[in-house]
Amino acid sequence: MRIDVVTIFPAYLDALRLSLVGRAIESGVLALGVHDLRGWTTDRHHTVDDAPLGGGAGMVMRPDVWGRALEDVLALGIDHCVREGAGEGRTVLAIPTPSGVPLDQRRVEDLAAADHLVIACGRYEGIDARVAEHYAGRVEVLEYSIGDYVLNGGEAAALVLVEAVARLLPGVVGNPESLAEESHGAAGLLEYPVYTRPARWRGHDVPEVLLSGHHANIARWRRDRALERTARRRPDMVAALTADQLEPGDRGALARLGLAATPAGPRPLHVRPALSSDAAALAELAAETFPLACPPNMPAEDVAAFVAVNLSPERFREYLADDDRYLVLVAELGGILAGYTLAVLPRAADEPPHAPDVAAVVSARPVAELSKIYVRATAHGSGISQALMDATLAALSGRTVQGRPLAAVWLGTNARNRRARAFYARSGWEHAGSRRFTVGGRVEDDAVYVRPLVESGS
Ligand code: 6GU
Repeated sequence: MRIDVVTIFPAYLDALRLSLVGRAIESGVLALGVHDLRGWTTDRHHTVDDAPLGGGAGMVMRPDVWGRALEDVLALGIDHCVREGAGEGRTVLAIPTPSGVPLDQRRVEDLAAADHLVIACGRYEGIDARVAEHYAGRVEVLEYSIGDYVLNGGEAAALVLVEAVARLLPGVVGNPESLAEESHGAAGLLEYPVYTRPARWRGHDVPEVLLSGHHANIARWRRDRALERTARRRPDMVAALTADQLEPGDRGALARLGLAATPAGPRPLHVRPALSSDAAALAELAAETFPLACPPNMPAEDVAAFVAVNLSPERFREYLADDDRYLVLVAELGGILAGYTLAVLPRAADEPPHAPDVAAVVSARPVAELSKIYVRATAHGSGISQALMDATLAALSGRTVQGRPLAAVWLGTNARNRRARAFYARSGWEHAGSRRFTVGGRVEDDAVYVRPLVESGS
């Protein structure tokens, strides 16, 4: 590749002879020319600018000087392409300006594939607009900005572009793997934090997992840190993540960051206690989600009858009014209810759980029942269930019955609901046995799961 920079301060670009870019030049993968724009002036004072037409502050760079400079410099690219056997070659005229398109890694990757890059550094108020317009008919023209702030001229932005492009040229970065994992790579995430020896420095320890030698745990830890960092520092990047960029385990990590992986990308998820004003929306959500958790061959009338009796707005109002007995949490996504949980607390501390197999497994009391954890079908797989369950368990950990903290939670889920069972098993619930019950005259089997609660806030 050949890069030519045209500037009124050629010495500004001396830094490019150092380090990595310097080595790329020495090794021959990059040819770099730096040219003084004043070489193409024709007057005694080597004037490159003039007053803005239409009035206003500052000075504008003259198109005639730039035109002569660019004719000569573009010709250098043609010679280069012929020598390299690149045929016509691909030429890009890059013009740094705070009013340009933002330079990002995708654009840098694209520019690194060009044969000839010419960077025209403006000073003052910029270059007469006809220069970009004229050359756009002959080569690719890119007016780019390196960020939302103003520099006095394009030279620093030219340094930035040359360094970003040069490190992508073949053989310049020693270990190409470091290109694959870095921030702004294909992962769409910022890079995880890195550490080296000593393992303890000024009282700060390196995270233990990194010393464990357990590669899968290290990879998960790094991925979680990358997601966390990106969510905090670049919410725009997290929101733009697509389903194919998410790995197994990412949905749980996003949920812990308060984000649900929706088809449109990760979105803020708000989990909160339900209010009496949520009753109607809860009933509507329950009517939609309850049938999905029922056994496939259960008669629709039985399902409908259950919903009408147990999941009506009136019933939800009763649940919400009795907060010694019921805990209802809702998950809101973009202002819409996406899921809810309903937990039932015992009235008395020594009340036995309403499933015999639970009593056999946990002897401690009191025990609560996680009666429902329902998420809208369109949000399945988004991590909302995980977020709701975490919040419910956290809320129950803080609850007491007759002054005694809850010792455990149990739940029953239809034995044939594989999706639900896999979810509970994955999130730390222990299979404790089964429970038989009758719905509309049919005998159904529930798988029963238990989770001990650790006392919080002590
Ligand atoms: Cl590319 N040029 C100038 N002059 N100022 C800038 C810039 C470029 N990017 C941000 N500010």
